[in-house]
Amino acid sequence: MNSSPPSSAPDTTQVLGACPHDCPDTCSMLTTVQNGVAIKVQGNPKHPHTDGALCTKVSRYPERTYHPDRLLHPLKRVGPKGAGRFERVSWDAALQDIAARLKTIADRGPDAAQAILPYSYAGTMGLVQGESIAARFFHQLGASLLERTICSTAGGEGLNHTLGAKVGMRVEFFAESKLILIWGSNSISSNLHFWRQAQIAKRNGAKLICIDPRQSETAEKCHEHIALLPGTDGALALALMHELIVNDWLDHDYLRQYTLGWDLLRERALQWSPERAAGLCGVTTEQIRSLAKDYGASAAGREPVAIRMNYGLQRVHGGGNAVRLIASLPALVGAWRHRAGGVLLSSSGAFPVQKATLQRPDLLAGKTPRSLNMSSIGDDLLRPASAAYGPTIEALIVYNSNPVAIAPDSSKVAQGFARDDLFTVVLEHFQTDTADYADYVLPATTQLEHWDVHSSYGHTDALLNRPAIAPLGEARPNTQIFRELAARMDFADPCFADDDLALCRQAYGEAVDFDELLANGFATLPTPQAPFAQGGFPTPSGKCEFFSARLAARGLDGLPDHVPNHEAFASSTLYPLAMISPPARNFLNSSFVNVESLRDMEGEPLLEMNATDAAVRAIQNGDIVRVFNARGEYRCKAKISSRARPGVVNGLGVWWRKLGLSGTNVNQLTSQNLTDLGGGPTFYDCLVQVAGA
Ligand SMILES: Nc1nc2c(c(=O)[nH]1)N[C@H]1C(S)=C(S)[C@@H](COP(=O)(O)OP(=O)(O)OC[C@H]3O[C@@H](n4cnc5c(=O)[nH]c(N)nc54)[C@H](O)[C@@H]3O)O[C@H]1N2
Ligand SMILES: Nc1nc2c(c(=O)[nH]1)N[C@H]1C(S)=C(S)[C@@H](COP(=O)(O)OP(=O)(O)OC[C@H]3O[C@@H](n4cnc5c(=O)[nH]c(N)nc54)[C@H](O)[C@@H]3O)O[C@H]1N2
Ligand SMILES: [Mo]
Repeated sequence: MNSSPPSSAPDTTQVLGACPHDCPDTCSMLTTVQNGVAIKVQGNPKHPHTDGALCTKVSRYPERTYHPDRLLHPLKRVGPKGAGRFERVSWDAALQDIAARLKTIADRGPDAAQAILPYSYAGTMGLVQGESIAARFFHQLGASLLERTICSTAGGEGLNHTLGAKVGMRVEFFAESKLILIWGSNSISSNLHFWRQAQIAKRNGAKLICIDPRQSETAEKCHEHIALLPGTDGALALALMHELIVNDWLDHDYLRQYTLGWDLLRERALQWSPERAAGLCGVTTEQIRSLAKDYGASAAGREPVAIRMNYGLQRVHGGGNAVRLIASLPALVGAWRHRAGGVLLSSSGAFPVQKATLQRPDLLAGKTPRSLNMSSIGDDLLRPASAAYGPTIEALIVYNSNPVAIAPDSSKVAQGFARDDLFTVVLEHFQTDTADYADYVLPATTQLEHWDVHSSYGHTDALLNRPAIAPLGEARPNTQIFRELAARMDFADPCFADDDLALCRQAYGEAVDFDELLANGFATLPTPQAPFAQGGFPTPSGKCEFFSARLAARGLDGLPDHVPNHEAFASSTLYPLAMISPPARNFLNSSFVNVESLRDMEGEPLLEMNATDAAVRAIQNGDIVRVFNARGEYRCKAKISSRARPGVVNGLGVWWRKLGLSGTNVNQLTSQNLTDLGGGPTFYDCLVQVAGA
C-alpha cells in the first residue's frame, strides 16, 4: 500500500502564534492553515497558562481576519471629514503624499515637527508591531511624544510607589490560596485563565470574595460580593487596615523587617473606622468587619491569602492611591511569606524588554519634544498654539487604536478629528469610527499575517508569533509601513532597515532564548515563586513602601489616602447616578464590535439599571433611554437588572459609535479629568442622569 497521502489531500499545517490582544492572559495560539487559508485558531495545549483554551472572541479570529469589511487597499478621503467617503489609491501615491505632508511641517523649523503626533495603544500588544519602527520613526522626526495613559498608568504608578515595580504573585499559585479577593476585576470576562486558577482554589476549599460595584459574571460565582460605590476602594482598604490593627491581625515581624512607614500608615488607618467607611462606600459595617476577619484570620502566615486586583478599580480620580492601599495589605498580614499569598495587578515589570534597542530614543539627538497625554486628546486637538503648549497639532498618525470610540469625552475628540486643517493618517484593519475621519487609511496586517514577540501582564512567559498566512489584499505590517515612510523621508539610520524577524530577536536580546521561542512559541522567565517572602522589594528602600519618599519629593502625599471621585456620588442633584462602563465579555475594548457573531451575543448597547432607580424614573425594561450629563447624551436600551446596584448604572462595552442608536457611545458622557497618579483617564468616575427617550 502506498503510505503517502493522495495528491488531492489538502496541505494542512499548524502555526504557533500568540494572541495579540490587550488582555492579561496573553495566550499561545495554534492556527490551522489549509491551502494558505487560516481555518481555525485554538489555544496551545502545550502552553501551561493557555492550557489549550482560548476565549470565545479570539476563537473567532478567522471570522475577524477574513471579514468582508477588512481593509485591503490604501484609501484617500474624498468626502468631508468624518463622512467615511474614500477612494482607492496606490501604496506609492499614499506614502509619497503622506511623507511630503509630514516633511512640509517638519521643515518649518527646529521644533516644528512637534506639530505631528503619533496616537497608538494596544490594538496589538506586540513589541514589534507596537512601538518599534514606529517609535524610531517619530523619534527621528522629533514629533510630539505620546503619554500612553489610557489604561493602566494610575495603577502602575500605585504599584511602582508601593512594591517598586509592576510585579507580584505568580498567577498559577492562586490555585493554592485559601482566600482570594477579586478586586475590581470581572475575571471570567477579562482574565479567564486566572479564573481557572481561582476555580481550582475554590474546589480545594478557598473562599472567593468579589469587590465590584457591579454584580458581574464573576461576582455571581464568588462566595461573597461587596458592591461598593465606584471610587471608594481606598476608603474600604483603610477600614480593613483599621480592623486588622484593632484586632491585632498583623504580622509584626514582617512589618518591622520589610516595610517602610508603618507608624504613619497605622495612624492614618486608625482614622477609618468601618462606620466612617461604610457610609462612603455604600456598604454595611458588617460587610467590612467580616471581610477584615476573613483576611486577617487566614493571614499572619497561617493560610495564604491572595488579592487579584485589576485595572477596573483605578479608572477614578483616586485610582493610584487606591492601588497603593490595596497593594499594602499583604504586607500587614505577612501574606507574602507564602507563594500563594500577596497581590497581583500586573506582571509586566518582570519582562526584560530591550526598549531602548527597539525604540531608539537616542534618535531624538538632543531634541526634547513635548509630551501629550492620550487621555486628553479631545482638548489637545482643539487647543490653539501657545508658549506653554507649543504648536497646534497639525498631523496625527493613528495606529493600534480607535480614539474616536475609546477616548473620554468623545464629542470633543470627534470635534478635534473633524478639523479641516488636521492631516490624519490611520493604520487599521477596519473602517472604524476613527478611520472615518482619516485623510488616508492604510490597511494593516493582523496577527495571522505578521511576526511579533509578546510580553504579558498576567503571567511571566514571553511569547512569539509567527505569520500563519500571507497578508490579505495589499495589507502591510505596521513596521513595513513606517519603514517605507522613513525611506521616503530620507531617514538614513541603518536601524530603519531592520526587518521584523531582526526586531523580534532584539525585543529581549540575550535575556530570552530566541531559539526556545522559535521552537515552542513561549519561554518562561525565571521569576521567584514567593518574590517578597523575605522582603527584597524593588523600591529604593528595598521595602514595601507605605510611605513613598519619591512621592513626597514631588510635593504629593507620601502616604496613600482615600481620594474622592471628581464626580462623587450624591454630589450633584442634576446628575445623581454614577455610571461605570466596564468591558463587554465578547468585545475587546472597541475591537470585535464589528464581528457579527460576537455582536449578536452582546445584542445591542445596554444600560443596566437597578429596579429602584428605574421605577422612580418610570423606566421599563427594554425602554430606549437618554443617558446624559453636561458633556453630552447617549441613547441605548435600559436593562433592569440586579447586576446594577442602586445609584449606579452600568453601560457595558465600548461600542462603535456608528453602530449605536444615535451615533454615540458611553464615552460621550465620560470626562477628561485625570487620576491622582499617572495622568490616567477616569472612565468610571462619571455622574449622569437617565430619562425615558
Ligand atoms: N472580554 C474582554 N476582556 C478584556 C477587555 C475587554 O474589553 N473585554 N479589556 C482588556 C483590558 S484593555 C484591560 S485593561 C483588562 C482589565 O480590564 P478591566 O477594566 O480591569 O476589566 P475587568 O476585569 O472587567 O474589570 C473591571 C471591573 O471593575 C469594576 N469596577 C468599576 N469601577 C470600579 C470601582 O471603582 N471599584 C471596583 N472595585 N471595581 C470597579 C467593573 O464593574 C468591572 O467588573 O482586561 C482586558 N480584557
Ligand atoms: N468608557 C470606557 N472607555 C474605555 C474603557 C472602558 O472600560 N470604558 N477602557 C479603556 C482601556 S482599558 C483601553 S486599554 C482603551 C483601549 O483602546 P484601544 O487601544 O484603542 O483599543 P481598541 O478599541 O481595541 O482599538 C484597537 C484598534 O487597533 C486595531 N489594530 C489591532 N491590531 C492592529 C495592527 O496590528 N495594526 C494596526 N494598524 N491596527 C491594529 C484594531 O483593529 C482596533 O480598531 O480603551 C479605553 N476606553
Ligand atoms: Mo486596558
